[in-house]
Amino acid sequence: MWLWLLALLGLYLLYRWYRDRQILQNLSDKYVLITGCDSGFGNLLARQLDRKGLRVLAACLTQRGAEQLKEATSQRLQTLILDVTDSQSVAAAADWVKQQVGDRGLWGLVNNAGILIPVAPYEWLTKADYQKVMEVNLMGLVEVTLSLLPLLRRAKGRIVNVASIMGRVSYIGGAYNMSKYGVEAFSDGLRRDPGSFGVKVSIVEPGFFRTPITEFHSIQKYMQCLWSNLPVEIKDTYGEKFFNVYCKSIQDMVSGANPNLSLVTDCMEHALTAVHPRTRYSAGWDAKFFFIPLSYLPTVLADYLLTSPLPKLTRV
Ligand SMILES: *[C@@H]1O[C@H](CO)[C@@H](O)[C@H](O)[C@H]1NC(C)=O
Ligand SMILES: *[C@@H]1O[C@H](CO)[C@@H](O)[C@H](O)[C@H]1NC(C)=O
Ligand SMILES: CC(=O)N[C@H]1CO[C@H](CO)[C@@H](O)[C@@H]1O
Repeated sequence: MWLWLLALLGLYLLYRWYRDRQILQNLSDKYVLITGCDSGFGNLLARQLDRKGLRVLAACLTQRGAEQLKEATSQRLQTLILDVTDSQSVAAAADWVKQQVGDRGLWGLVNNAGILIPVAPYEWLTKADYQKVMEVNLMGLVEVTLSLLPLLRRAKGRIVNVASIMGRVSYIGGAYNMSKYGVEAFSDGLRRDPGSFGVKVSIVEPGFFRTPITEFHSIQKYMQCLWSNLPVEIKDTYGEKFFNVYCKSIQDMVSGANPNLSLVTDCMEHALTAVHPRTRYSAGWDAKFFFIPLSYLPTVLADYLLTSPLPKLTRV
């Protein structure tokens, strides 16, 4: 009995391995637009796909980021400046992409641009703080996708959306988690939408990786500034000790972040170049063995596991 089960599992894994290994030919006539190429995953992916011979259209937020990337890559790679929160910038980018790709259409769109800060207990933040993160991580992604969908449809292409393990389980305040939950919902909905006509949608869920958005000094600087400007009642309710323990737990979390970003960009590359892309990719051991399993646990257990390392509010 067990032997049969093992054999079945073995066969399934073999089948999956074989399926995963089938890579498309003719990558060199495929255009891929990546957002957020100034640094982090986007920057690495742009270089990686450029080396593979794809035609990379790398969208950067800053001129400086674009220039540096251009210097480090081939003549094939082209950069553009894109602020995903600015509708005019998105429309201009879509026009430019249309001119570049012509009748071939756009093969790939990687929605990678994202921000993390503010990280703080929910009560410390204002509506504007939540809006800022939502504008970049969710509404920006939606607008870029909608503007490029006709070109993607023409190529029967691929959309790769970067969510996060924090799109599966939410803890420690801030709008980041909410925005990534939204990315998951948008991606699943779009994949099932009859209007997407053969455009394949993949979601990448990275664990904690060492990128500029998880850099502790900038998070700490932000949190200190936030703390010192909080209303006195809130400061009294939480207390300095809470603040310190909270900062420490964030520091511990980001200091354990994985420096090997290729674990994530390899998933993105697979989603763009495999014959059978997966709908979800999890990248990093923490994602695979902690956060994703955690998201299937009963809520009481997940709550316990996620809140026990955090400082408890003992005052009030
Ligand atoms: C690759 O593209 C060329 C022209 O673009 C075409 O002639 C050839 O058949 C393609 N090969 C494959 C395997 O699709
Ligand atoms: C990073 O991950 C890739 C797999 O994507 C692996 O091939 C490589 O050896 C890793 N690099 C380091 C320094 O661990
Ligand atoms: C703002 C923010 O990112 N909040 C939290 C979302 O959840 C993760 C863990 O899943 C926390 O590390 C984040 O701080």
